[in-house]
Amino acid sequence: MATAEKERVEVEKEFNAIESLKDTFNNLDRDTLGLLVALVVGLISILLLLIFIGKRSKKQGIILAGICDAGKTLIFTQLIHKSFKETYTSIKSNAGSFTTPKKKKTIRIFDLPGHERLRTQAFEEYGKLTRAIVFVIDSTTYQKSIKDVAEYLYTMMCNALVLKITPVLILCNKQDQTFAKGAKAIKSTLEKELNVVRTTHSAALGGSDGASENNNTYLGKRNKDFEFSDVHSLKIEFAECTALSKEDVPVDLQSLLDWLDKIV
Ligand SMILES: Nc1nc2c(ncn2[C@@H]2O[C@H](COP(=O)(O)OP(=O)(O)O)[C@@H](O)[C@H]2O)c(=O)[nH]1
Ligand SMILES: [Mg+2]
Repeated sequence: MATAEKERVEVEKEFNAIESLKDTFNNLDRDTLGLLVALVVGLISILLLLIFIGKRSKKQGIILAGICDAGKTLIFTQLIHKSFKETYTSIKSNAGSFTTPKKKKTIRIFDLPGHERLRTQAFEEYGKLTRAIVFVIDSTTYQKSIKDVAEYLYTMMCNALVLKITPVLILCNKQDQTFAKGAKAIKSTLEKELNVVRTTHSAALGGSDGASENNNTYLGKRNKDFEFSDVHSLKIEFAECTALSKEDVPVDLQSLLDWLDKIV
């Protein structure tokens, strides 16, 4: 009997609590309720915006990649100090801040070492902070080292796909030299060599048709010779530049500056 009485009292208490909660809500007028909802929605929006900005600002890096002697470190010093400084090395990565001329956005530039072993390590360090890749080529000697250049570029493009780094600029440097080839000629030579590299990689993965290769990392169209325009997931552009200043030929990095302003 006593237990039944206790239960009744408990139920009554709960009922009263619900009733008083109802009363509180009823007492709140519609305006106050509206204000509360607006406040909560506003707070959530601010939180989402902060998360979005945080993610974007983390990826404000630009990688300068390319084989040794392409001119990466000189381009880096020209951008960061607007002059040549001998103190930068090509043995380890160099990092510096740069503000784009038109949009005035500050970005980080990472000059990766060209040596094969060091560049993989450097990419692992900077890849996640990167929003775009500049691949530098020596326009005078690229034919001699085309295998190396194509192999490195292929790896870079695959890395870019995996990390969802879309803009890739292939920068044909040393245009001041008499025997320098233009971007158009370099592009078609590279396409031929990348076709070979792609076949080798597909075969290595167990099937010359590349069937076993992940669809997301296959560069270009299957059963068709490699063409940059078929790599739709990346925004690949070509440009020419001169990083070294001489009496007769001035530094010309305008195409790089325009591109940087476009992609930031
Ligand atoms: N003529 C000429 N030489 C350049 C140019 N850019 C770089 N160099 C030279 O190429 C060599 C290699 O440059 P560096 O920046 O160290 O190449 P990295 O190995 O890619 O970092 C240096 O002697 C530079 O002075 C250029 O536009 N024109
Ligand atoms: Mg260097």
